[in-house]
Amino acid sequence: KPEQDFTKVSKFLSYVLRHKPEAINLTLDDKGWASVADIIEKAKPQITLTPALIRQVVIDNEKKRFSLSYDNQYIRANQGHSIKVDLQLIPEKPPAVLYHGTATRFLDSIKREGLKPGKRHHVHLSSDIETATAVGKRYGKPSIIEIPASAMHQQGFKFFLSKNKVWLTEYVPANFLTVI
Ligand code: HQG
Repeated sequence: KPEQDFTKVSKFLSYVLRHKPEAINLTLDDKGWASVADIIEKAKPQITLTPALIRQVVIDNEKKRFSLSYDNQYIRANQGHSIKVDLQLIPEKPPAVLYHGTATRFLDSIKREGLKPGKRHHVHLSSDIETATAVGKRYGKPSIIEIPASAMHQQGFKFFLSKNKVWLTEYVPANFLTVI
C-alpha cells in the first residue's frame, strides 16, 4: 500500500534528518539540510528512494515534517531535532494559551520540574487540544496541560512557530502549568 510506504519513508527521513544522520553516513549542513541525491544513495539497500517518492512524502506528510529547497536538491526536517542544527527560527507572539499533551504518568515530574525539552531543542506546544491529545497518547494515557503563552511572552519568554505550525519554547516553569 502506498500509505505504508510513505509512513516508512517518513520514519526513515525523521530518523536521519532529526536524530542520527551518521547511521547512514549522511552529513547535514549547520542548518539541517541534506542533499536529496546523497540520501537516496546512502539509504540503499535499506530502503529504495527516488526523487519523486521523496517529493510525494514531503507534500503528503500529514504533519508537514519536511521541507525541500526551491530546486528540490536539499531536504530538512522542520522541527523535532535532537541533534544540533540552526533552523533560524524567528520569535513570534504566541496565542493567549497553548497546550501540551503528555502521558499522565509524567505529570508528577512535570509539576515538580516544569516542562523540559528532553532530547529535543524545544518543548513542543499545540494551539488546539485535539493535537495535544494525539501527542500525549504516544506515551500512554494522555493528559493535557494549558500554558498561558501570552503572559509568558509578556514576561520575556520566547516562542517560535515552526514551518509546520508547531509552537516551540525552550522551557516552561512549573508555575505556568495547569492540568486541564
Ligand atoms: C515529557 C511528535 C517528565 C513531555 C509530536 C513528553 C510532537 C517530561 C516527553 C513532537 C518533563 C518528551 C514532540 C519533565 C517534559 N518530567 N517528563 N519535567 N518535561 N516531559 O517525544 O512533546 O511525529 O521528545 O511531556 O507530535 O511528546 O515526531 O516530545 O511527553 O510535536 O513529528 O517528556 O513529536 O511529532 O517526549 O513530542 P518528546 P513530545 P513527530
